[in-house]
Amino acid sequence: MSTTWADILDLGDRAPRELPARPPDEDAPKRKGAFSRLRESLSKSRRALTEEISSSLFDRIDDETWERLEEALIYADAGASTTAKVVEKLEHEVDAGEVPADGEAIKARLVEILAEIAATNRAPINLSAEPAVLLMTGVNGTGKTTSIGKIAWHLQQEFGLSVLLGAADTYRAAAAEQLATWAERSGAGIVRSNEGADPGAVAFDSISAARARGSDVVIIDTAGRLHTQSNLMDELGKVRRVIEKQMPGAPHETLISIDATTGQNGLRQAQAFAEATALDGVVLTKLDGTAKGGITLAIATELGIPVKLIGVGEKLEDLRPFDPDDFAHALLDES
Ligand SMILES: Nc1nc2c(ncn2[C@@H]2O[C@H](COP(=O)(O)OP(=O)(O)OP(=O)(O)O)[C@@H](O)[C@H]2O)c(=O)[nH]1
Ligand SMILES: [Mg+2]
Repeated sequence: MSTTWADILDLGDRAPRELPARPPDEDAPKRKGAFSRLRESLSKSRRALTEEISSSLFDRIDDETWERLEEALIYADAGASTTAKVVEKLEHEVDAGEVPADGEAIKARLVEILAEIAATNRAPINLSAEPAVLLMTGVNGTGKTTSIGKIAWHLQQEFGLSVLLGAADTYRAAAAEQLATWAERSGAGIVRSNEGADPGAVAFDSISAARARGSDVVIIDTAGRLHTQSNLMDELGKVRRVIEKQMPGAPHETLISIDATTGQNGLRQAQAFAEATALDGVVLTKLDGTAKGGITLAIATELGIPVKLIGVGEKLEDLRPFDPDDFAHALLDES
């Protein structure tokens, strides 16, 4: 069974609510199999990998076999150290006779190994506090605001939770507008201020408002920033401290969005973010349309922070809980 939203969210002991009738939304989740949608979105990555890694690759096993496997994984942006780890493990198991020297069996074991790696440090999104505070960070244009909108939609519409969005990206007026559109669409509330306002103050006000209204979840959007912009990284630290002061223990979940199309570069940016601020999970966006799907594995091993959600398109249903098994199969299964 694929990981569902209910699996990925830790809602503590909140009782499920009587759900309101869903408003008609032309974009609302279409009942297309989650796996086939994932498979479709990973088609470029899969094509790149399976051109090299077909079962016939393992028909005759010699040094070239392992070299080709290595090349394919590197090409898919799995990263040098992750690739070495995967290939060493598989090679060792085949040499030791733990895996039958048969193309299908070896490939099936490869899928398992990739799934094990992708599952490193798995943890749910912690929304157990009242209110739960989720902070979204990341580089410009990686998909922070869109992902917040989609998360809010699921929480409101599927779980009947009341969500309040905090527009702490005060750099552009358009940023608050974009978030307001998502608030309207998902049925969430919004706290916003003027362009140029102090982002920390917006975060502070959002939590106050959530307490006053009895909201379940507060999601705070932040401006995109590069890890090299030290003033902006300091500002992120300040937003965090304001949140901690306003509600000890918060933020309960800090996510970073990473654009999969940027591959190893996105990973390095996230590593720099992780040095500057605590991170609990990754939202890996834009996995559709990239051949760099292997970055998911590099994030798991090299960043050590679990991928919790993946973006496979621009529609509402295209942000989904990350499932390591489904991911590995979608990446390698040809049929
Ligand atoms: N194809 C695809 N597009 C996505 C995905 N996630 C986000 N996008 C698109 O990426 C673009 C940027 O998304 P935003 O949510 O505005 O990114 P942001 O990180 O908030 O950007 P800034 O606030 O400018 O830093 C938008 O056009 C989104 O529709 C995804 O999973 N797949
Ligand atoms: Mg944004």
